[in-house]
This record gives sequence, C-alpha cells and structure tokens, in this order.
Amino acid sequence: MAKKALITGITGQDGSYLAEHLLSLGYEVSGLIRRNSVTENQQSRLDPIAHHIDNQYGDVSDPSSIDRVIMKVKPDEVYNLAAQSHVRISFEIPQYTAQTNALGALNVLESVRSHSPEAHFYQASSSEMFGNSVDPDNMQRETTRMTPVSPYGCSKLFAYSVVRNYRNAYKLFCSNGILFNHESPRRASNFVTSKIIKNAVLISQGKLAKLEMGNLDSQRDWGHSKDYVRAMHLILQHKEPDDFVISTGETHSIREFCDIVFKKLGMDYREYVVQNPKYMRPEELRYLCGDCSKAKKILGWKPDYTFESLIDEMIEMWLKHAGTTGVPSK
Ligand code: F7E
Repeated sequence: MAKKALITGITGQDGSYLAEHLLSLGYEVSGLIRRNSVTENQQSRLDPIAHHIDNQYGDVSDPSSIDRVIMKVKPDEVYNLAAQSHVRISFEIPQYTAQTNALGALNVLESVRSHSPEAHFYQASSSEMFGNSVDPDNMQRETTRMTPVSPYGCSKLFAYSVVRNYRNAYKLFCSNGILFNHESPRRASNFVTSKIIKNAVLISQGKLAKLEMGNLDSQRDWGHSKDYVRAMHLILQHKEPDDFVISTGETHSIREFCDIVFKKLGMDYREYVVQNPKYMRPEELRYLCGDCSKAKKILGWKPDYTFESLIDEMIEMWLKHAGTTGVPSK
C-alpha cells in the first residue's frame, strides 16, 4: 500500500518541491492549505501536480483543523513546513511569527501525539537558530550553541526544542532538519537571492534604474531547495529519529552574490546597487556556513546543485518572467 504524507506549508517553495518528490516515490500526498481569496497566486507553485494532491483546508494555528486533517488523512509521515519564514518581517510581526512557527509546530505535534502517534514527524528547523554562534573552525553543526538573533530564530528554536522534548518524553519519531538557506526559481522575490536576480534582470532590460538593498556584508550558505527536500525525506526514513544539519559548506557574501549575478548579465553591480536602511535588520545574523557531514555519513545525502548551477537556473527563470510582474520586488 502507498505511504501517505501530510505536508503543512505545501504551497511554499519547499512544500511544492517536496510534494513532487514524494509523488515520484509513489506516496499519496495531502497538503494543508490556508483559505485565501486569491487561490491562483497562493497555489501556483502546485500547478504541475495539482491533480495529484489532496488539499485540506486548515491552519497550524487552529488545533481543531489539524486534528480533523490528521484523523482524516491518517498519515505515515508529517512534514511541518508551514511558517512565517521571512526573518526581517518577523521583527515587524513577532507575535504572529511565534504563533505560527512555535505554537503552530506544537499544535501539529500534539495532534500527531493524540491521533497518529506512529507517524514520523519532520520539523523544518533553521540555521537562523544559531544566531551569531560559530564553532572554532568557522562552521555551524548540530552541536553548535543556539543563540538566535531574530523573533523568527527564537520561534524556530522553540519548535526545535519541543520536537526533541516530545522525542524523549513520548518516544515519538520526530526529527529536525536544520536547513541552511535554500533557494530556487520558486523562491519568493523578497528573499535576497530572488530579489537580486529579479531586479538585476529588470535593470539589464532597462526597466529599472537602481536596486535598493540592506546589509551587503552578511554571508550565507546557499543550497537548492530541490536537494534539501530530498534530505527531509531521508531524515524520516532513518532507523531512528535524530537532528541533521543540511547545508553546502560553502559561504558567500551578499555583495559577492550581487557581483556574480550582475556580471553574468554583463553589468557592474557597483553602478546599480544602493543601500537603503529600510532593508537593514535591528539585529543581523552575520555569517552562516554549515557542516553537513553527519547527514552525508548517516543518510548518504549530498547536494546535486552547485552554487553556480543554482544561480544559472534562477537567472534563466527570471529572464523569462521578470518583465511580466511589472513592479520591482522588495
Ligand atoms: O536574507 C541580507 C539579509 O531574507 C539573507 C529564510 O529562508 O534562510 C532565510 O533567512 C541575507 C540577510 O534570508 C537584503 O540581511 C541584504 O543577511 O534571503 P534572506 P535569511 O534571513 O537568511 C533561513 C535559513 C531561514 O530559515 C529563513 O526562513 O541577505 N539582505 N539586503 C537582504 N535580505 C532581504 N530579504 N532583502 C534585502 O534587500
């Protein structure tokens, strides 16, 4: 019999790639979606597989809706990807961020404990939980101290901790994937990689004069979402629940990212990129570089994309579509 998976946050970048991956493995896939007045926008990432997934209305901040869906679907695996995922915006809406990311994860976990205790549970944990902690070798790994520097990071640390707590207290199969930044052509254009690429394309087409950015000196470890959803699945197939860092082990600054993208489009970023304090964060996570050797060794996971092929794929998509949306994205 086919395995059943339930994905919260199925309409997002990771949710849509994970759904595709699980379908390709023969799973029956259900997704939790929030009611929205413009379904076309909300569900466009699911267009290629719309007829193959079972969507259920609900919200992670509404426990009764989660109970109903878990009892109906009876999943073998639950992937909790639903989140307010934008770090800077979490400073503007900290309570909503905590309700969704921290209590939302607890709501799903409680529902699994009550109605589907045999299910394997995956929590989308984040490298933002490390804050500015770094090991002496300039890397972050599963054992690195976690000192988050944003409401988003704090909310994710709560969810991460409660997963570990439920694992020990109730012997549930629940695991954390501690994912470093991961991008793709499906990344929303208010995250830095898509923002830079989309707007550089518009500049190259003469449709925009300047690109307004925040901090150019922070450094991130960027992988491809498609590679990272494979890791999510592998984490739940492991013989025991555990926590895994998923990363590339390579780090680049935002400035370097601008330089590479503008060069690929035949331009010099210094002529177009300006800084606007509006995009600065009250506290910045300055540096991320993840050591994923545990996942490589235990799960046999490794990324297929390189930094270069990730950027090329994103540029190719935005060259086709940047002009169609008109308004430069922030
Ligand atoms: O920012 C800097 C910004 O918003 C990256 C989420 O998926 O990864 C993501 O969080 C860096 C930061 O991602 C702009 O200050 C400069 O240093 O793309 P981002 P993030 O905050 O690292 C983690 C792992 C998650 O879990 C999150 O859900 O870029 N930056 N100028 C800017 N960032 C944005 N968005 N816009 C700018 O104009």
